[in-house]
Amino acid sequence: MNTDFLPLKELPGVVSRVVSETEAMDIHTHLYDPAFGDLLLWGLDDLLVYHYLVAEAFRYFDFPHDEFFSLSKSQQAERIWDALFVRNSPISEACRGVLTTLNALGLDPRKQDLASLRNWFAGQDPRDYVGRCMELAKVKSICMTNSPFDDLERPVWEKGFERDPRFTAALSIDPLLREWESCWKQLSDWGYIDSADLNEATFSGIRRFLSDWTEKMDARFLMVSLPPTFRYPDESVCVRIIREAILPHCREAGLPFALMPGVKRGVNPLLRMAGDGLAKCDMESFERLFAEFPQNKFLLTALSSENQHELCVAARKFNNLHVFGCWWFTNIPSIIEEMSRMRLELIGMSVTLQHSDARVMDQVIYKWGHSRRVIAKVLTEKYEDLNRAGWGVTEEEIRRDAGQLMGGAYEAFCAK
Ligand code: RAT
Ligand code: ZN
Repeated sequence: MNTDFLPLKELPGVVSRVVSETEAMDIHTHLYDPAFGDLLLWGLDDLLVYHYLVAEAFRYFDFPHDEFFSLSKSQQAERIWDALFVRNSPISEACRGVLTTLNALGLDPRKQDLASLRNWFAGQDPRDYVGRCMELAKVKSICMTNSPFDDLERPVWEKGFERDPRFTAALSIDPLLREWESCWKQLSDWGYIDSADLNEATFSGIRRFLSDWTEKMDARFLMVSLPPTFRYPDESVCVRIIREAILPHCREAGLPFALMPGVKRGVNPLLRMAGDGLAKCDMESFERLFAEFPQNKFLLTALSSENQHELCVAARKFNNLHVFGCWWFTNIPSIIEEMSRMRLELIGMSVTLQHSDARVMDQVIYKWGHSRRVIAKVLTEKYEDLNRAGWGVTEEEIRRDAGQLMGGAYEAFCAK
């Protein structure tokens, strides 16, 4: 290990090598432990029918939405390929992602047609393939998004399975907080509560439900995505359940509550899963939550780029808040660069710069590859500034920092 201070001119090379070698913890994805079978998506057609690409393809399609959704998965993939890769240059981040991924796997879509690429994927064994993707992405652990309300996923948990140690769980509770009118019935069918009335018996039933599922999943945190209209304090059902059930449960279990505000579900329902939009959230509401519950730990990523500055400032005030990732619409190089720079400048190393949000296994390759390039660029600039201030850095220190920014700081926060 070289412990000498690095000269200015060597910083770019060393930083980009270290950042590309550092194994990341991917703390928010929609991937599954291979034991979930078909729920773990991977391969060419799933890469192409990714909802980010569906939304983009409709910019060019001139046929009705329903017609597209009535096609088979491989037919949809072909339409998307034609619109986004053949008729137009695939410059968008999601298009480029497909190409980075294929390229890293040694495939050439300029030379091979979709049928022959599909053949290559058909020859892969899913379990080995997961390892290959994680190795190429340099990801050491993948946190899933797990919902007890999901009818496909729940039976797998209930039956039990041997866990793949690379996959950790996060207990996702959106329906509990956002669809109480229908969700309470389910909790009642499962024997946790007797009525929809929000009284002490109901809150205690919800806490029992959360504690059973936290244990079953060995969940690392609880999580919810919230609309931009979320306000705290408030007497809404959502806020009352958070205050009386979620937060007490998280305190008791010593787990963070991950908040993902800013998503407007179904802005264009015709686009189905691709139809969600965003708006700026009310950060002051979250500040009040952090202030009122200093014994709770919160993870937060905001969907609107307009919230990022105030979020960093909030993190300076509340050490029960850990900021993470460039979520969904902010996961594009221009915004990752701005957000990473802002975070380093305002909260230093106490942040998790990125998560992948991958829904298709192969996507970890490009999501991490693309982000690492941006992170290395920003970090290099920061070490150059330190160097000019007379503070040389060693390769070992850069390695320590990269580890912290890609999972170490999150682990330390959770362990606090
Ligand atoms: O990034 C995505 O794939 C989105 O569809 C959402 O899943 C979002 O990340 C979420 O967590 O709700
Ligand atoms: Zn997500």
